[in-house]
Amino acid sequence: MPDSTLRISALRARAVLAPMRLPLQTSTGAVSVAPLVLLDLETSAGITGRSYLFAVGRAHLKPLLALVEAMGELLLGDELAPGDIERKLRAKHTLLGVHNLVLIAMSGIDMAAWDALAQSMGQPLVRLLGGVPRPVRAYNSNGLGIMAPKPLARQAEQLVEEGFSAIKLRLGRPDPRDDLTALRAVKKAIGPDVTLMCDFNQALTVNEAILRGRQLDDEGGLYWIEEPTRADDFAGNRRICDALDTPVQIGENFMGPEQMAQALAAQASDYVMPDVQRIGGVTGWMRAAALAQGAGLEMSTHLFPEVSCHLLAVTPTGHWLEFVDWAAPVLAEPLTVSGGLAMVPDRPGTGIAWDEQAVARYAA
Ligand code: SMN
Ligand code: MG
Repeated sequence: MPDSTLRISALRARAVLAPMRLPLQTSTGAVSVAPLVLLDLETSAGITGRSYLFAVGRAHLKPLLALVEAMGELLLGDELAPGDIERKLRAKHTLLGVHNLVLIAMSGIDMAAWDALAQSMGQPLVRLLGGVPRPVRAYNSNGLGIMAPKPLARQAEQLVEEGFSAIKLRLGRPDPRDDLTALRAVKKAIGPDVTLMCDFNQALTVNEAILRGRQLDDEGGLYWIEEPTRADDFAGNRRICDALDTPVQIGENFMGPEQMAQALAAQASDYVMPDVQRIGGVTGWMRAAALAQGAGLEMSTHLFPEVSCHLLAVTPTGHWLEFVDWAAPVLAEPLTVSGGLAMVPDRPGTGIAWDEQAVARYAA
């Protein structure tokens, strides 16, 4: 019998600086272009699995790219089996530590591997995971950074007009009164029917978060308070949860399902929102989804809406899709949203394909 096993024949990685439609100032740093690493995982069947990684800073593009390439070399000729790839890469990086950049590179390879597998079966990823392509509830997370109240309010209206019923405001100005002014301006602009999340990006100490969180409780109307303090201070996050009425959301910095399990054991948050490039790709996400199910916590996604929509559709406690259009400039078919719902694409794989002209234009 001919060997029909799908094997990894090459892993290509390219860096781009994708222009952002709405640059974003957070309390802990600005993002004005999206530094992305684009992965093409080629297989023996001529199928190419694709994914992208968000390097956050331009300076991190080079090391991330190099790490992805180094891992690719370890995998040449191996079977296209995400679970086995994970085991091998974990073993090879145990002494270094499976965290951050290592985990991010591994997650990118995992996502590309699942994309290739789904393509090889002619099915959208969501079907391989046991679901069907369907619309998922999304909030518009573009923009709404730290800026002056007037342009902020205008931008909030614009984001709702793009067809969303939920948006996310970044907070964490040095003076809490300035945050309250910004919050009031946004609430006035969008009215009571639009869901409003907020995100401190870890700016506060635990005690500050309790004081400022109580002010936000008194203002009313916030759906969640995201990352009020250092993401890995689970005991501190627990104290904040206990002190506040508004639900606390964390998770974008969970380093793999193992660390998420620790956060859940510490009762560090009311909601969770793992990031697919830090939780371990599709493989890590599915394990994380089971943990959230066991803990009975609503689970949202972080960035990467193109892959995350497939995952949210099969997450037992699936909550909100975070929609950003940061990769859209290099995608042949960007994700579409209408009426506040993102449509899981009904094409083989994740649906990620490059606009090669754009990739060449934005090459870093
Ligand atoms: C965020 C993440 C990454 C870059 C900028 C902002 C933010 C979010 O924490 O959750 O969208
Ligand atoms: Mg966040």
